[in-house]
Amino acid sequence: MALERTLSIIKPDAVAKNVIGEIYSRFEKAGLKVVASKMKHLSKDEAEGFYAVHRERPFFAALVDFMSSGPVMIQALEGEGAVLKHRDLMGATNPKDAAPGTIRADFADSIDANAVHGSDSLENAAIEIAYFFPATDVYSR
Ligand code: IDP
Repeated sequence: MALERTLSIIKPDAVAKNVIGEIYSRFEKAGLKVVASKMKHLSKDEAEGFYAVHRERPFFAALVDFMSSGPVMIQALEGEGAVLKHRDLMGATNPKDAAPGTIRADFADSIDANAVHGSDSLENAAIEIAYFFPATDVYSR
């Protein structure tokens, strides 16, 4: 497996539930290192730009409203096979389908308020990390 980086966001619902530390702990136990991190209240423009690939989807406006409804915690994670490892920790998009023990099974309320975001490919991970972090703010270790 190759050393990879992926972009993770703890969404407004999970930040409001005060489970940032619990989620970080799951990353660390799985061998993922936090190599960049910041809390941010996204503007609608920033949320729209981040989710631009979903612009034509029926849920786009609701997604943008939700993602800009409160502060989020944004981090780049690094580790062996980080993209897939992180997606496995997250669980399925709809928490009803998420496997027991995954972040979404434990903390998500609905498909809209589903606790976390994670890059779905290595290519998108590079784009998404660069969207939030200049290269000088990512600390490989
Ligand atoms: P992912 O977050 O598991 O990668 P995507 O398909 O990339 O899922 O969708 C991005 C986000 O858009 C999801 O996390 C979810 O919050 C929202 N979303 C996706 N599909 C639906 C839907 O059918 N209804 C409402 N919201 C959705």
